[in-house]
Amino acid sequence: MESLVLQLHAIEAVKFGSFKLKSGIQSPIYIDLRLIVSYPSLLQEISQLLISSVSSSTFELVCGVPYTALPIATCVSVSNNIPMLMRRKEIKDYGTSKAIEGSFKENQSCLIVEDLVTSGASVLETAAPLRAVGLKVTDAVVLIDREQGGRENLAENGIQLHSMIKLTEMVEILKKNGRVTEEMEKTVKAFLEENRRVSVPAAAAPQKRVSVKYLERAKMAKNPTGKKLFEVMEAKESNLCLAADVSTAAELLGLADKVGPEICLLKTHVDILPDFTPDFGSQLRAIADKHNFLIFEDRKFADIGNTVTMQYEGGVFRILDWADIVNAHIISGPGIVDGLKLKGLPRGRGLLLLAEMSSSGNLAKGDYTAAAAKIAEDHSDFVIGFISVNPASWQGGPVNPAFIHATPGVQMVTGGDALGQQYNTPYSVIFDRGSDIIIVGRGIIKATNPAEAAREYRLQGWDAYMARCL
Ligand code: 5BU
Repeated sequence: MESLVLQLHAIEAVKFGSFKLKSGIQSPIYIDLRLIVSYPSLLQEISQLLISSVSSSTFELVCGVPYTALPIATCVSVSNNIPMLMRRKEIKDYGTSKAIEGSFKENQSCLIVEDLVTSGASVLETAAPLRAVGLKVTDAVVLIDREQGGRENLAENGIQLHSMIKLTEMVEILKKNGRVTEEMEKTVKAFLEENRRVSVPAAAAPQKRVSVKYLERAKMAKNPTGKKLFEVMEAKESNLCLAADVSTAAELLGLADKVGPEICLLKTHVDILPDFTPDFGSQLRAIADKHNFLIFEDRKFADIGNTVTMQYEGGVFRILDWADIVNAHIISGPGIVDGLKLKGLPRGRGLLLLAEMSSSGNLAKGDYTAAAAKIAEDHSDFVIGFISVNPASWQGGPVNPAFIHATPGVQMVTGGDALGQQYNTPYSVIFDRGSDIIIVGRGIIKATNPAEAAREYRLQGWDAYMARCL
């Protein structure tokens, strides 16, 4: 270890002076391990040292924290024959939009490799997307621990830190070998003493997930349909919504009857049915009553308040008569909610606001999502919740547990379709992203046996919910 520290000092990967760190603190010591790519034998030595601190056989995958640790992780991977993954720092807003590159299976264990830990924020930023795709992250190896709270912050997030050397030990070695003065050693130690705990910046902080049970949340809901939905979910142990995007009304009614026992909600796009007749609504309602599920017409209203009152109540489809729940964009402002509420609330109906969408490159994010949350709070007698993708990551969380989050873009494996749809797994949607309902279309309707597939989705969604509430 002594020779390694001296080599790092010799190549100026360790410097003394006054430096501003990523966390904003002014530090008398600076470590820049990016330089090691120019010293292959040193890089090799560091990666061997890192993997020797944990049993390599325990991990099925390794992932380096970008960018400095990427070459280290590559060396660990190559010399120990452990497949590597890469985390994208910026997720592409086009194409497959993958946060994690490489091939893996859900529940595989992944070791995080990092060069230096201060608060642990960078390790957490890498752990979050790995966990979001269903990987197990329990350990991180790091060359240098700055002893500024990283170990504790990571432990609080279920990650054990294995460090090769602590910053104070490095300074002691350098002092012993005449590379730094006694005064500098004291300055560095005093600095570390004063900055024992650097907090994790908000963006990397653990995400906020509601762990209150659905039945408790039924009591908090102000809208009767919102309340009923939570009750149905509890009674049927189902947080599965079927997106019944089939070609005819006849097919839809047949599917609803088969899959009915597994679902809490059935979602329709009534305007795609060529054989729609005025009695479609009452036929679907009869099946919904038989199997105890609610009906959600995914109409995505988007117009001004006055127009949507007519679109909701009238026309060919008369949605208000048979759909328990509809949804709306907030692009036109809160007037849309007032308009729909005027018709819906006297009938006890509920509304979901589109706060996020599942498709690649969509614009419902940031301030737009926050505006949807605000409008919902202002109309909580009628708004029952949101179409969301990652409610646990919303700014200003935790999310009000009275609201339901329903998430489309769900299949057993992550991926997407050719037209921009993006899929996450039931576990990732319910457990990691803190949503409440998985909306599944083609994952069920294209299966050889839709009822069996629906049962499997229901069980996975429910298990993830139970795990979240522990
Ligand atoms: P899929 O077959 O599981 O991809 O179907 C998803 C359904 O959810 C489909 O009916 C879409 O219209 C609907 N959807 C969506 O995919 N993404 C969104 O953001 C919203 C709705 Br809102």
